[in-house]
This record gives sequence, C-alpha cells and structure tokens, in this order.
Amino acid sequence: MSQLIQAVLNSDEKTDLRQFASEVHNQPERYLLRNDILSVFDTFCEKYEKTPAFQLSSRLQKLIYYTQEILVEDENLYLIIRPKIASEEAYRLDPRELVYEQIQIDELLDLRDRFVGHYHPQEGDILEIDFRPFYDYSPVIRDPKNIGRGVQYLNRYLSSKMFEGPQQWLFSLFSFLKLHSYNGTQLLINQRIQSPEHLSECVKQAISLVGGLPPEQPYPEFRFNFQELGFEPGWGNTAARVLETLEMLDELIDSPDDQVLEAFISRIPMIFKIVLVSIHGYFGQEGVLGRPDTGGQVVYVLDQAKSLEKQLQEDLQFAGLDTLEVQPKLIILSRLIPNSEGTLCNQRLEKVHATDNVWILRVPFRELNPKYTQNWISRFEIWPYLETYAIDAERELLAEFRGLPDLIVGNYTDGNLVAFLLSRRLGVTQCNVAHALEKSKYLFSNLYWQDLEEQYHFSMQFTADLIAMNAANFIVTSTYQEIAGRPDTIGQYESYRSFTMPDLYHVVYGAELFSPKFNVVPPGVNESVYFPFTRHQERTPGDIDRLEELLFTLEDPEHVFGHLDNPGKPPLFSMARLDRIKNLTGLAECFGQHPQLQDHYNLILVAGKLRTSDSVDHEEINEIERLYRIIDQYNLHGKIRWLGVRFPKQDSGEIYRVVADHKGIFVQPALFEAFGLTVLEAMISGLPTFATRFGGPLEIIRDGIDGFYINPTHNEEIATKLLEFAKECATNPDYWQQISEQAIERVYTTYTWKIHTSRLLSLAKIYGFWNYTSREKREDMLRYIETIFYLLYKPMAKKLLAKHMDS
Ligand code: UDP
Ligand code: LCN
Repeated sequence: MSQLIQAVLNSDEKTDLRQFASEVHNQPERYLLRNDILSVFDTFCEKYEKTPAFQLSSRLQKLIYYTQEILVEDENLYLIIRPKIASEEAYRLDPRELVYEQIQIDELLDLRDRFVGHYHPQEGDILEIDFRPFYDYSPVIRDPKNIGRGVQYLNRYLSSKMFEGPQQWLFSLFSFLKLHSYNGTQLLINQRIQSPEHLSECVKQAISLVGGLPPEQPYPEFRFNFQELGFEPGWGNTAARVLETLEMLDELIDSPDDQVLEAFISRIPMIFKIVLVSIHGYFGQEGVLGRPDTGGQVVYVLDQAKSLEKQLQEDLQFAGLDTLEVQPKLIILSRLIPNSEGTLCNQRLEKVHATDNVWILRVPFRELNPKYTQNWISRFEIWPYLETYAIDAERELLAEFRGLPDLIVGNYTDGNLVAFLLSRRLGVTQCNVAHALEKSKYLFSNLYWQDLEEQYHFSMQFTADLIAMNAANFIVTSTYQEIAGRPDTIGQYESYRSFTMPDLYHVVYGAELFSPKFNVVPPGVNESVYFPFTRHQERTPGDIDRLEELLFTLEDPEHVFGHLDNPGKPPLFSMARLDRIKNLTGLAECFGQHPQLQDHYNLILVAGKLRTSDSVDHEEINEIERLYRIIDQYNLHGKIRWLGVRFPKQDSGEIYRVVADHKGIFVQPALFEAFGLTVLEAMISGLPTFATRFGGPLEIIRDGIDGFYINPTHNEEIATKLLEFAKECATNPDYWQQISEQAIERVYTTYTWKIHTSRLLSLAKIYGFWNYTSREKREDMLRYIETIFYLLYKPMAKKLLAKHMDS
C-alpha cells in the first residue's frame, strides 16, 4: 500500500489531490512523464495560489516528487511511483471517490499496451520474460546505496561461505589454483600438492622456506627449492612478495576474510589475453571521431586497452612472470569495412600506437549483401550480421592468441551480444560495458517500437540488451545512475526491469539491479592528450597558433562555416557528433533566442560535417539542415563558427586548452548523455563546464563547485545560468579561475585510467573465481538466454536481413 497516497488522503490535502487530478485530465496528453507531471503541479499551484511551503513540502508535493509517470484512462489516473531507488509500484486512483488500489506489473504492462491500442486479450497471453528466478544462485544486495559495489559484496559473501563450509571451499580454491598455466607452463601449484589439506601444509612449509630468505632475493634464485615444495611461478618476483602472497593464502585457509580474499585473488596471474569487442564502425586510431556512431566508445576502448596493457605488465612483473617472457596481449575486435572512406578500417590487423602488444583485429561481415557488408552501416542496422560475425571472429581470435583469451569485454549492445556468443562457446568470463543504453535515450522507444522499427530496430536491440546483461558475469558502468538512477530519476539499467514491447513480449523482470554483477568503474581521460591549459611548457606554440586561427579567424569554406565579427569575445564552445540527442542544434537555438548571450559570447561548435551531401545518416542530415535554419532564423551570422573537421588526437586536446586561454566555457547540451567523455576532457583542460542534467554529467559534476548543470529542455534556464556565470566573472575576476581549478582537481582525483584498469583487472579475477565456483548454477539461466536468442532474436534478425537483401 502506498503510504505516499494514503498520507494525502488522510489529510485535508484530499481536495488538492482532486484538483490536481482535474488539472491532469485537462492536459492534452494521456501519458505524462516526470517533466510533464512537475509542470502540471506547478500550474496547479499557481492556479490555486498555493503557498511556497505547500509547493515545497506538502504531502501532495511528496507524492508528486516520487511519481515517475501518470497514465490517464477514463476517469482513473494510474500513478507509477518510485518510492525509493530501484523499486516501482503502480496504483489506480479514482479521484472522484478518492479510492485507490495497487496493480501488479503484468496489469501495468497490459495497461500500457491498451494505451497504445495494442492489447489483444482475445488473442491469448503475450510472452512474459522473467529473469528473477534465475538469480537464486547468487547473493543479492539489500541496500540500494550499495548497488554498483558488487565486488565488495561478493567478497563478503564468498568469505562467509568459506567460513561456513571450509572443506568445500578449500577444495574449490585448490582446484582453482591448479588451473592456471601460461603457454603450457604450469603456474602457482604443481602435481606435488595432491589435496586441499596437503596445500595447507605445503603453504606453511613454503612460508618457512621463503621467510628465511633475504626479502629482496629475486624469485629465480629460489625457484627450484620452491618448486620442490609444489609451487610454480606466479607468487611474486622477490622473496618478500612471495611471502606476502603465501601468507594471504594461509590466512584465507585458516580464517577467511573478504579483504584478504580480494587481495589474494587479485594477485593470481590469470589474465594475459583480453578481447575488447567494439564492433560497429568506424573503429580506428585516426580520422574516425565525430562520425555518426563513432564517438566516446572508440576513445574509451583505445585508452582502456593501452592502460590495461601497462597494468598487466606491471602485475605480471610483480608476480615474477616477466622473466618467463610472459607478455600480455590485447585484441580490440572490430568490424572490417572494405569501403573504408580513407580510414584504416579496411585493414585486418593494426597495431595500437605506443603499445607493445595491443592490436585492432578487424573481421568483416559475411558477404550476404555487399551494400551492407562492404560499407559502413548504422548501428541500428547491424543485427543480422552478428551471429556469423561471432563465429568468424572466434576462429580468428583463437589463431591470433594461439589459444583461448582469459577475458572478453563487450562494448555497446552489438559488442555485448557478440561477447556473449563468444564467451558461451569458449567458456571465458564475460564483462559488459553498455556505454549507452538506447532504451533510455529515446523516449517511449519500447512502447512505440513498432512505429520506430523501420528506422531503429529496437526490437532486436532491446532483446540483445536483455540477453547480454543477464548473461554477463559482471557489468562495468561509468556511474551509479547508469544502473539505478537518482532519487528522482530512473536508471538506465533500471529501465530494463519491467517494460512492454507491445505485441512482441512483456518483460516482467529483465534486470536484477541488486545483483553483485554490477560495478561502477568510471573511465578516465588520456592525460598525455588532455591536460590543464596552464601547463604551458607541455604545449607546442605552433599548434596553439594554428588552432587559434582555425577556431576564430581562418577562412576555409571547405571545413569552416561562419566568421566572427568580434573574435575577442569569450568562446561558448561545444563539440559533439551531430546526433539529435546531442542537441547541438538546441544549443544554437538557445543562443539565437537570447541576444544577451550573443553580447557576451561567440558560439563555436565542432560538429562533424558541414554538408548533407557528405552524410548517409538520417539524423546527421536532419541536424545539419536544422543548424543552417537556426543560423538564418536568428541571424547568427558574425556570431557563430561551425567547424566540420576531424581533429588528429593531439589537436583534440589542444583545442580545449586554446578555448580556455580565451577564458571560454564548454557547454554539453545533450537531451541525454550516458556518461560524457567530452565533459571530462573539457574539465581536465580547465574549462568551466555546463553539462546536461540528464545522465552521467550529473555524477561527474558537482553543481556550482566544479561545473554546472543545465536542463537542455529549458532554454530560458540555460541562458540564465550562462549569463549569471558571465556576470559573476565580471564582478569577481577570480571566479572563472576558481571553477577551472576545481574542475581540473575533480578529474585528477576521480577519473583516471590507472584507477579504472586496476579495478577492472581485480574484478575480472574475482568474477573469474566466482564463475568457476558457481558454473553449474548459472547454466539454467544461460539455457533460458539461448532460447531467447534462438527463438526471438534470430527470427527478427532474419527478417531484417531479408529486408536488406530486397533493398
Ligand atoms: N570527438 C571528436 N570530434 C568530434 C566529436 C567528438 O574528437 O567532432 C571526441 C570527443 O573528444 C570525445 C568523443 O569523441 O572523446 C565523444 O565522447 P562522448 O562520450 O562525449 O560522447 P559520444 O560521442 O560517445 O556519445
Ligand atoms: C557512449 C556515450 O553516449 C557517452 O555518453 C559515453 O561517454 C561514451 O560512450 C563512452 O562510454
């Protein structure tokens, strides 16, 4: 029963509820989302002259605050309430009688289907997808604030299980330690250790052997004595390190403890070969960013791969394995695009710069229809090609690695689906990184999927998301809100908990947010490319001059549109792909609508292309046309420059610093941003940053401290915030500097690749261990997932393929 509703009904605010309901009925929409609900509440308060106290702290206000959606059907209102993070309740309220009753998830999904005219009970029930029963095998976090700290939870769980059943766990640990080898060389323990009990004795003997050695003695000098006791390489590079690792194991055997468990498992050398799957194009090192679908994911994966290699090399050196010539290898698996438009995406193998053994391996889509398989295609069209792609990629990966990889990390829906197919066949730990879940980006994308299918094919995308997120051994997210949102907003993964795809299926339980598989591990920025503008000695004067000219004055109609009447004004800078959701056109419109903004700033946009004839992407084409229209409509000539350039890596860092030299600001106006690497890049460069309050930036920035939030749907509010900042800078000359310094500090303390990769590797090992010990129990769920793949996903993909063949 909802205490929130009951509290209103028990008070004299009953009448207010009735009046509010009547306001809702007066709206043209029958389906109100949070923003709409808040606006109706504001209108109601204004109309009935409610006091500020009522508006801020009445019972009705509280109810409204927690109400995510309202559906209107006849006289009834259906309230979807999120009383706390990651929980959802639905109520039918009759505002005339002031009675209400809770409705169950299946009724709610039926209601939503009715709402869009797709409820057909006479045709029988619709398929219900429910993953809840399969999560029995794993522990479940209780407190929502611990969501996303899965590994800590799992460690506690595992160590308590070890405590409860020491014999069985010692056996698991013993079997697990025996598994590890590198290119045929046995690691950790050998045949001399015959049983778990024997392991325990041998560890004690080894401790007394190694404890008697000088701490700095290198491992190779005592390798053979150590081996006679049953121990192989991998425990450490010096006597001190080996001793430390053995003592951890000894402690774990005697009195299991979560911290020791984590520290011990994190030291096991079990990861040497990693696959990072990032399929849709363009994946390359130069000349690819800013194209449709090619953005932060490429930056993220490349930086992550480089950083992982460094971390693995360091770990393997500490484990004493570098002397065995153990060299980590990472492969970024992507799509080979024969018509690669001047990029290197038609090359099968490309070495990643500044690494020893990191490669991009490109595998083509099978020749089913050259129009699609030879060219770049949108990520929304990719679904029919993925299964055969995974089969071909598996062969190539096994050849390149000369064996199995130790970890497969999927990226985005397509990469995660392929990661699932590969992991399932190879029996390797699967990690997922979503980057962006389209379901939360496109409003009502599931409810109106049939209308959007032609263009977006969400039927396959959301099915693939469900498959991959449930199959993954662990999931890495960039923010907490990506999983479970905020007190007032639903999270991206949370939106998969229950939803309807009318006529296709109902998801009654699609994602277990309380599973320890979820871990928040934010990315970093490449600190040799993006660094504070104040580090003058590391900057190249020639580059600064060249980029200054490009930003403010260069006449080059091929790449730049617009000139500045007054190039001395501070730049209001933004850089993004020309997706509708990125909303650069919205920013231009806001700039156009507010002449005061034009008095203070010049608008400078780095945005993909200048000409529609250069694009095949419908959103990009629409956005290009819209930007020109806005420039004309508000006569922004002389006040805006639009750069249609693709910067080489070094330039993309310097561009932010040049804007900072001019005391500019960075604005990220996306309607929704899953994370937002440009926000980190701008902040570390020292630019005061104004970023969308919808999505990741809400967690990156602390409003008013190291940056500012903007609501991209309220231009008036954006303009006010930007002008307030300009005014504050005028009255307090240190203000810009202050925010700039805080922004730099924020990134260096919280968002670095070093933190990310050491965490990721530790997770991979712990989940690898967990995967090993719980394998049989996961099998039920994996079989269910396969059924969804074969009976739901594949037929839809086949249909799309047939459509491609006909086109
Ligand atoms: N970027 C770029 N040129 C452009 C647009 C974007 O180099 O014209 C880079 C930008 O510096 C950032 C990435 O692409 O590294 C965009 O990442 P973000 O996470 O902000 O957004 P996404 O494009 O992934 O949605
Ligand atoms: C995709 C996005 O849309 C961005 O918000 C992220 O920053 C990027 O991927 C990297 O994860």
